[in-house]
Amino acid sequence: MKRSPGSHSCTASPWCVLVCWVAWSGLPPTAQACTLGARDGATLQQGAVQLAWRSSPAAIANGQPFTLQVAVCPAGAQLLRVDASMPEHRHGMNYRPTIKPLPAADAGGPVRWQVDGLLWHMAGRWELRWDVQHGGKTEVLRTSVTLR
Ligand SMILES: [Cu+2]
Repeated sequence: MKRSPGSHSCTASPWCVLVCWVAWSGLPPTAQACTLGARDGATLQQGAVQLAWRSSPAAIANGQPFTLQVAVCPAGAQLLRVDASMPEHRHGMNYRPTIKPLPAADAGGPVRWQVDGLLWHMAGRWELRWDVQHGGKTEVLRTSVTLR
């Protein structure tokens, strides 16, 4: 197939049209933007990245393992790392959590992960930290939870 001048424009190739559509679909007012709802949990924002999390069990207990359900926008963002520490005590957890991707419910919607194997072994302020990669940048999102 011969390429004519100007064939690099988006109208030339169906694949290119699709890529452009996906790239633009994150911007309003086009359909089905990546949104996080109340059922996804507490939301945090850093740069272009939005993250919602909830724990299972909902009330984290001292010395008991727990799981996190994490949902991230925009679509295509990658959860690289999850960790927790007690900044006042300068220590982390004694366990390394594992990150498992969950199947996406719909294209263009939130990306979801389950994080297993967290355990907080003492009462006080814990800082949860997520490293999320998006658009060649890594954003760090943090929140504090006080364990009684
Ligand atoms: Cu401590």
